[in-house]
Amino acid sequence: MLRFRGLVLGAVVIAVGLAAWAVLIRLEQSGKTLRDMEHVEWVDVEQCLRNFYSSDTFAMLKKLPQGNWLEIEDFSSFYLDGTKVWAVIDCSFKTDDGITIIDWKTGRTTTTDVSLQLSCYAMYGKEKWGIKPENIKLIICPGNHDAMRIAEPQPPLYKDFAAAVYELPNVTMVSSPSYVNIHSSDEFPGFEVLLYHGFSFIYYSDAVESIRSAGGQKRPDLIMKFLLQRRHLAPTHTSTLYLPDQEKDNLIIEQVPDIFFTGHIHRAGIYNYRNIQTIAGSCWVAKTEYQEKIGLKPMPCRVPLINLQTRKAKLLRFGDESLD
Ligand SMILES: [Mn+2]
Repeated sequence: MLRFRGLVLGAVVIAVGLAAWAVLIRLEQSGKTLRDMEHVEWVDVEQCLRNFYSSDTFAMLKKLPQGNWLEIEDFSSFYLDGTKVWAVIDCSFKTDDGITIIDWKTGRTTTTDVSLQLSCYAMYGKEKWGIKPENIKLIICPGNHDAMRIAEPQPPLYKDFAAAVYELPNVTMVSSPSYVNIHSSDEFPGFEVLLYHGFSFIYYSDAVESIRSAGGQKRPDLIMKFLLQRRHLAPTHTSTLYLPDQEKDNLIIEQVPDIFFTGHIHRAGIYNYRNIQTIAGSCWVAKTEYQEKIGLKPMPCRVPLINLQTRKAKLLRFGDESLD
């Protein structure tokens, strides 16, 4: 079989093995096997290899010290509630902040639901290498569907309703809006993240002609830009329900953030306005009756992911198209 086990032979041979594997997968996906090699277009195989060798992934793998390699295509297993589950990981290696598992999806766009596969990898990583989900920090900011005061600023979730979540060691509860500083150190001031659920957004999507005519609620980027320009999360009275405070207007954008993270309108996207990353953070429900009525197509089950070193952003998709 055309497969290399290159762990002892060095990273370059491993990469050749991976490329060959990638070709095999590509062949499998096209319904062809190596037995009917004559039906396989060599041009496909060649293109597949070229894509792999010119990819960022290959460049990164080449640089990786051999000691960081973990398993490649080992037939291994983990237990889930007493049931043995077999797993074959395409490629895995250690990084500074944990472990990376690569699953090759070669040749074509995957539209099927991969959340089960990702969950299995997470469980495998937990059991095999002791990767703790608790190491992932969660910051939870409330919205208008939470069982609490709707008027803004909304306080953190009530302890009596969310006791179990408060017990999690990796959770930080904040208000909406709030400023959260992440990744600061002695040498670095960190990133300022402005979190706001986005209850005022609907008003501006309807009332501001330039936003409405450009798509209204479909354009969270324009709504966020509009609010940043006015340095206020709800500059028009009645655009949101708020608790007047004599001392301070809590909805003022006092500080220009590095990241402005919002939700509410169930669209997902990562945009940029004058070096501020503006993010609409999706949702976990399918189309609602209200959205059907107003003709809004939601974008559920997306998770925005930002590499804070490069500020490169990705939108991971966990649901299939039928949910949109
Ligand atoms: Mn909402």
